[in-house]
Amino acid sequence: MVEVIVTGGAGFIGSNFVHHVVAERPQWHVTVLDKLTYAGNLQNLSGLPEDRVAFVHGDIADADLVDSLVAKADAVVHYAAESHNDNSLQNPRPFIDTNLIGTYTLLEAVRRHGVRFHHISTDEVYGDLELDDPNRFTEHTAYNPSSPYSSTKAGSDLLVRAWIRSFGVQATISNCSNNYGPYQHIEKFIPRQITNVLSGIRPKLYGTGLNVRDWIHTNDHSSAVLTVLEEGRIGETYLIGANGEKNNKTVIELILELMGKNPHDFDHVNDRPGHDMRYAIDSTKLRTELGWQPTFTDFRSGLADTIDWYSTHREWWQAQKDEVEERYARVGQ
Ligand code: NAD
Ligand code: TDX
Repeated sequence: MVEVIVTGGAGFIGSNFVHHVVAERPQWHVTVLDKLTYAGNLQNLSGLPEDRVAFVHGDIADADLVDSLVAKADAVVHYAAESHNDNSLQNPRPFIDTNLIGTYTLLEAVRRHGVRFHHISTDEVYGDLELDDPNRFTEHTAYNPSSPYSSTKAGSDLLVRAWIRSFGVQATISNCSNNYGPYQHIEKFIPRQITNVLSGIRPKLYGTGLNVRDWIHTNDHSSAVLTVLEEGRIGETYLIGANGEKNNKTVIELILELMGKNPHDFDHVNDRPGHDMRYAIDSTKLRTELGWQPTFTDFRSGLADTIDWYSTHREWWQAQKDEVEERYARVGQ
């Protein structure tokens, strides 16, 4: 049996990975370590067999707790983070505590116990591209983060690299583009707009809406992470992306169209300070070296399924809707 700790496994992407591992690796046992912040939800793990998945409620910055769990593990897959750029602009402190101190705490534990570590990160560490730049991000692009969120993720990546080089920690890093799919918190762009329409609120587009994000279905992110965990070369970084570049205005119009509304029925609201213009991933290394391929290549049908999920799971998001919208309204978004 292989014992894997998944930090942040009650969040959007971490819980998807737990479901993926349970389905794909019958011999593995998963321990989820999650603080259950506003973004964590145990319902994301419902339906999983109790003999395959254990849940530990705790903080990745709690050194004693982390040490006791890591001592019994074969691998740690590290998803836990404060993950929302807009929140980091209002209150950066939790991003320092979790993304930097929390990652440091895990690295010290895997160093002590010689445990394999995989660090989940983001394409935002590279800053942004111009709309007409023919280049995309690669593993060699220089770090240039813009927000408190992306700078703490960049810092956590650099800690991992230093622990690999200085202490010989057996680690890999993956930097993925924007994920979409079920169970994403409704503060994020796509679920916010879907749940706005379902609540009779007009979708909200920041600034011009010409900003481009490179969308990947979260199931494809999970299959890529499992590939890197098992096949990736120690010490290496792999970029994960599915050639899904779309500007925000196009995505809002598509959501409205798929929900049977007038595609022009949205509001332009205040732009995000420091708003990155464009992200675009070149995932050639992952595809050629490890043979990974995405399976959700039709964004329109993936988005339609996601709309269907939020429409049929109101009980999952309804209680948080007013508070999320009040928070945005305070900053004119
Ligand atoms: P999320 O906000 O939905 O989930 C984060 C989870 O981490 C929650 O369950 C939360 O309770 C937990 N958590 C937060 N602080 C913790 C702490 N101190 N100790 C233990 N648990 C804690 O985030 P997500 O969108 O699922 O992102 C997961 C990871 O993937 C993050 O590292 C993020 O940077 C990265 N990532 C996200 C995207 C994206 O599009 N959402 C893209 C690339 C990379
Ligand atoms: O209401 C909105 N209107 C809007 O136009 C919201 C919430 C967002 N936006 C824009 C901002 C971005 O250009 O949509 C785009 C996507 O916004 P987010 O969902 O906040 O994602 P982003 O800032 O791109 O970061 C996401 O992808 C990379 C995740 O939240 C990060 O965790 C991940 O690292």
